[in-house]
Amino acid sequence: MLGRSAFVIVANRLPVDRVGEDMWRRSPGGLVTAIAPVLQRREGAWVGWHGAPDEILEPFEHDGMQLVPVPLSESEVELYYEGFSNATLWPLYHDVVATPAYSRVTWEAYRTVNERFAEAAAEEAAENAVVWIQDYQLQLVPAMLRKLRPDLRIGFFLHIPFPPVELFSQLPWRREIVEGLLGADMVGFQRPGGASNFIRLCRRLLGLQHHKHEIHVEDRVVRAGAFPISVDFGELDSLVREPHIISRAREIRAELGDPECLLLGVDRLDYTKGIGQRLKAFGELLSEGAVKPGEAAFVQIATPSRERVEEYMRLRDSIELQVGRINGEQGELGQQPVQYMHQSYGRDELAALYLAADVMVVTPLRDGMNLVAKEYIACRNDLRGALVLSEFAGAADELRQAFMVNPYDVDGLKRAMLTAMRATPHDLSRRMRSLRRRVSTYDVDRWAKEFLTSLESSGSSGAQGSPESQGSLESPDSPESPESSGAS
Ligand code: GDG
Repeated sequence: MLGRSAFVIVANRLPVDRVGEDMWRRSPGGLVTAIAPVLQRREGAWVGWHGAPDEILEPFEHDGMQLVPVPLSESEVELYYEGFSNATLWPLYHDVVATPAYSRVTWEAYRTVNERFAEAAAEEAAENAVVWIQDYQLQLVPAMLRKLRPDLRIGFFLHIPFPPVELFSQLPWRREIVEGLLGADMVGFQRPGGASNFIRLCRRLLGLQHHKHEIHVEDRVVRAGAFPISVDFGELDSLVREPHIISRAREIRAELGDPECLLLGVDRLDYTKGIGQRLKAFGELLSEGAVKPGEAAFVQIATPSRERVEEYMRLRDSIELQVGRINGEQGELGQQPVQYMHQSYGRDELAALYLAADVMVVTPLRDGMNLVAKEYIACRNDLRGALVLSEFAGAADELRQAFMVNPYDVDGLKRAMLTAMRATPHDLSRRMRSLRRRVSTYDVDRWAKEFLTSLESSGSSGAQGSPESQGSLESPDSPESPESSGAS
């Protein structure tokens, strides 16, 4: 029997958090904000895990969305989610900045769970429905779903980088993953370099022919393209105009002793985010006397993340040691140069922090996009504030007016931080105006629309989708790509 939804999202997590017995609240975050209205308009359903292990829940409705919970056991959370997704794929796809673990046991769990997601989506989708699968946890779902339901139009979007062939080839199950993705009609990436890495891989690993961004797979054509994700610019822009946010921003500065310059970092506590590198740079600026302790304060929000994965436990220890050292050596009684918070904050507090910060420091060693950089820009309608941005973040392709850095180069990072701290208001407003133009025109709503328009026109020859989003594909034959070299 066919399902009833004409549009289905499949993601590791449902877009809700439980706030009490059978009470749910929409999760914060751009993806949910972008996709929820599409779901509501199209009588759509969202298939995903509800967040509690060993619990089977019936489908339910929330906020005009049909939610279909997929159960996971405690051991599947450990093997499929913490194991294969976050201890194998995550480091492998982020330039192996940590060593990936290759385990046949976690791979088996990944396959089993992907099969379960595919079955749930197959059951929910109406005839000829559009199904949009999200992210690295579900890369086998496209092919599994196509086998069950060849009538569907299937899209896949990868939120993290897609690595170059030379790194991807480490994966013992590389063929299965590529074949899994090729079950989609369209595979979307954050950057053109990710799409060309994928196309090159299809040719090298499976011997498939391609023409520009179209890959020929037996009697089908699979398209690969870049669709850089963005934020809800309008929502953030109006939020920071509210008086309570403006006064909270002032209060934050006062609580920090009204430093001349407030630097800010906001990240999940993840080893890809380059938190240690930026702290090292700031610590050296202090110890060398380039920055005086009362002159600048650094606030680092490090949201707890993947706390049961070993690499993340080690990272937490090392960051906390580093913060302790800087504060111990450079601080004074009642005045600590680094304020480190291992906590999660509400949306309003985050917006007030963005508004309060003079310099936003975003220094990932590798990042699919980095929404924090775009959120900061959306919050600065006062045209003040400087963005220090790693060239290894996907966002670097678009945010050319940021103070660009290579986070591995500590001296370069120190120079960029100082330049950003000392920039003139004229320079800052010129840069911010141009950054805001980009983020306001290419917001998250446009991202979702361009992906879906392109997906819906795929399959039929001659229909090429959005020229803007796909025209920027790097040549898959060029020796380097931004995803591999970072030179964007
Ligand atoms: C993956 C890719 C890609 C953070 N702390 C708090 C909080 N946040 C919010 C931020 C932002 C989001 O979390 C983080 O998004 P990022 O893009 O920076 O990074 P990942 O979590 O690694 O996301 C990334 C993204 O997917 C989307 O495709 O850009 O490259 O790795 O929105 O604001 N939000 C709240 N409290 C916090 O303490 N409310």
